[in-house]
Amino acid sequence: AWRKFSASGFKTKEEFEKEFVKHVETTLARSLFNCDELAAYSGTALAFRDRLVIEWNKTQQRQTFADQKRVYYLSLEFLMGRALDNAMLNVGLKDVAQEGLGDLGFRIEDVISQEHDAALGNGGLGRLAACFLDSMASLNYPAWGYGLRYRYGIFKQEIEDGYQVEIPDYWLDFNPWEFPRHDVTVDIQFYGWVRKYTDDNGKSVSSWEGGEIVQAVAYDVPIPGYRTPTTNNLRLWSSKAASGEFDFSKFNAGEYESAVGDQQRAETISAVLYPNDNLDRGKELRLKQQYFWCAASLYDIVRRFKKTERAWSSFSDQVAIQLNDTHPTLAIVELQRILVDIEGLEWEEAWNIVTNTFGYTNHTVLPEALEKWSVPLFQNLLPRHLQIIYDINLFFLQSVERKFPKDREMLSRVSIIEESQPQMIRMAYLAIVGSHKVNGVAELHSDLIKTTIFKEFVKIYGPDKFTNVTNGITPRRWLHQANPRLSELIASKLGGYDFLKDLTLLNKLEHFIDDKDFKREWAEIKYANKVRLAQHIQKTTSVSVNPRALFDVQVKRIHEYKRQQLNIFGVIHRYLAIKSMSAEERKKLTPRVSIFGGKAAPGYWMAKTIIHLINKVGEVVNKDKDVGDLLKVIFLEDYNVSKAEIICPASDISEHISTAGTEASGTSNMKFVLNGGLIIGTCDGANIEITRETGEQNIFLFGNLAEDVEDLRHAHYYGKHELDPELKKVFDVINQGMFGDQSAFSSLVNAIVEHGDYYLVSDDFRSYCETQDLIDETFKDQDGWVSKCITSVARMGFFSSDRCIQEYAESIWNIEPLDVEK
Ligand code: 26Q
Repeated sequence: AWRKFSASGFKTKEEFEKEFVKHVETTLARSLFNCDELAAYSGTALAFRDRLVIEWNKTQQRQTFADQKRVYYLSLEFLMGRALDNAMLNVGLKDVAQEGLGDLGFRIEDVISQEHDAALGNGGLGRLAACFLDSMASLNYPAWGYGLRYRYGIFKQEIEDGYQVEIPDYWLDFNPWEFPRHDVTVDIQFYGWVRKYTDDNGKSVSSWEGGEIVQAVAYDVPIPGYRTPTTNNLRLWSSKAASGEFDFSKFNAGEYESAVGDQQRAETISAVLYPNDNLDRGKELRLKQQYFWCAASLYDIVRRFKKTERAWSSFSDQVAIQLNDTHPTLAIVELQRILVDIEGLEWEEAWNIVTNTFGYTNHTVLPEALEKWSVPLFQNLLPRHLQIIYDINLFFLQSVERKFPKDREMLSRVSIIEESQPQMIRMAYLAIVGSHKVNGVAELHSDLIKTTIFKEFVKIYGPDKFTNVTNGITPRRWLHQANPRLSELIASKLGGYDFLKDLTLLNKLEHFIDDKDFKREWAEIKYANKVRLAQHIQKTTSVSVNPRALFDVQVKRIHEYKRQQLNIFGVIHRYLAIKSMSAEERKKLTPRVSIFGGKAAPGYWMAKTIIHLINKVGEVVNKDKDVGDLLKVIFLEDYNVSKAEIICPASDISEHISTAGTEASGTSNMKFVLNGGLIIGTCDGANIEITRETGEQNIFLFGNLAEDVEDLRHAHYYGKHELDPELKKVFDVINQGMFGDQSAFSSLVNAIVEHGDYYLVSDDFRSYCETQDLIDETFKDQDGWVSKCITSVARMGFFSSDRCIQEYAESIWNIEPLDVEK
């Protein structure tokens, strides 16, 4: 029914073919006779783009006309992946395109896989933003995303001699999904000084003057909702030299090179995504990126509000802004500056507007990931903003003093300015003080921030300012698109695809838990997905793996807290066990393929060492004839969104084994279970809620609890620290050189043996290995295993990002969907 909205564009395969040919011959200026797969991708993308654009324009008109409150999602990362398949499914014309491309001699999968991933993000936080955009459009919320248009996304990873090598990801050569808006520009100021003066009315005014100007240019990306006409906008800012700023006199004076140099310096701001995940590195260019993007977005939002000619007091009835972590916290300061310095509002009135507008989502409790900026650096780049932060802090501390007059220590504990050498600005504190709601991303995490890093703020503001919104994932990409056969099987049982819009409908699958044919088909689909991954492994690593073996997958950014080292030590333990087994014992063993993937931040030495060890273990194990199919160890290069779409449907077990209390939520755990895989995991992040929903008998939990971590660490440092004996044997063979030069791995081993084992690898090792053994046993009963998988999928409805967005809309943004019938 929704298609009646789509007034124009192709509907039949013949019409699609006509559009395709038109684009190949005219837009791309190519002959059909030399149309390769890449050209076919381009032609198809352009044909679908045309369709999106029409609905996109109409959506923007409809939203302007409706004049409702909108939400703006500010994120430095949008890890979108590919757009074509998603566009085809959302507008409901994938089958039409498939037939049309078939007529022209192309397989649709080959065409789709020509697209370069849009990889403007590091990992979980960036992918969450992408899932949110999909849900906001699918639910018809008037919502915009704002981000940076990096020329280079997250680097491409290659493995050479077992080491990670980083290759730049230049992705903009042909990007049909973005629309430059050369008429939408904002001049952004940096450096300079503050002039204070008294105006004609005797009012004291601060004005930010001097410095340099860089221009922000908008690039818009259409975000189509699933089976709805709503097509929202993602606006990405690109930096360039402001005309007039990088002055042409230089060119005339023959200073050509230095003039070009100035231009390049301006373009550097949006050149590259910082590749750190869960680590704060205080580089000036990163702060420049943050301000550039916040200032451009705020200018745009305020400009749109001003067109409505409303009073400032209604700003927060029209505008909600969500901060994806602290990276956009400067938006709070910038809005206060606009209202006070430029629009002339009183401080109090402005501050009320600001705090009612913003919400802040925290994604971490790791101290090394909490953003801080040095005051001297900040003072130089953004002098007026520093003053405003000082004032925000002063008024805040005065209110704290009134509330807790006897507690002097309190003031230094909660001050936005840390009194260190040099002084530092605590961005999370600023974000809390400047927002009306603060949320964590899973229940445990939201509890932890209230009782640890932000506990003083709970005393000050009361508990209601702090809330939880458990993360979710979009079932369109992560079920329907990644696993079309499973989606089809589910649809055949549920009588259609409504579950893709209301994922709780999956619970009806439990009626079919004894349906023999259904279970057989379910198992066949899993097997086919494993065959597909096995082919990918063969092609990329030249290792043959048996798709009948248990596929054990851990794919995510490499980080000590995520504990890929625990996994690989467990693999070595298993290898040693196999080597010492009799032929009889070996026959009883469940064959296993251990699959790893993920990028290490380029400066994170320990993470790179973990990658190296995995690869070296793989080299030894995979060529050991004695072991054969019983164990294979694979490191998949360049894990990204499009590879995740192949990997997630192909797991039997996936690993989510962070030290309890360190992984805020995790979202790949949800993707794997939704695709009919089970989990081995710690009681951390969303694993806990997944357990509650799917049932304890359907998940393999192990390890110490978050509440015991502090005591264990204390004992490591001050008590006696005894290494797990089985882990010791693993370290022994590493030190004997079983996997090559042992000195390459000494830092990894010593972190545990000598430096306090901060991530509790040794403490959890035994229970991890025992749980893996239990998995082996459980997997032998294939029928029971499939039942667990089906039951789990049936109970995953809660983890849709649609549910998550509805919670944000109701409890934080106070916005309503826009009726598309009108
Ligand atoms: C900060 C300052 C300077 C440079 C980089 C950064 C930076 C960049 C990225 C800090 C953190 C990140 C990314 C964090 C992240 O991805 N967190 C993950 O968010 C997911 C979505 O909520 C959760 O599921 C994960 O548990 C959490 O680790």
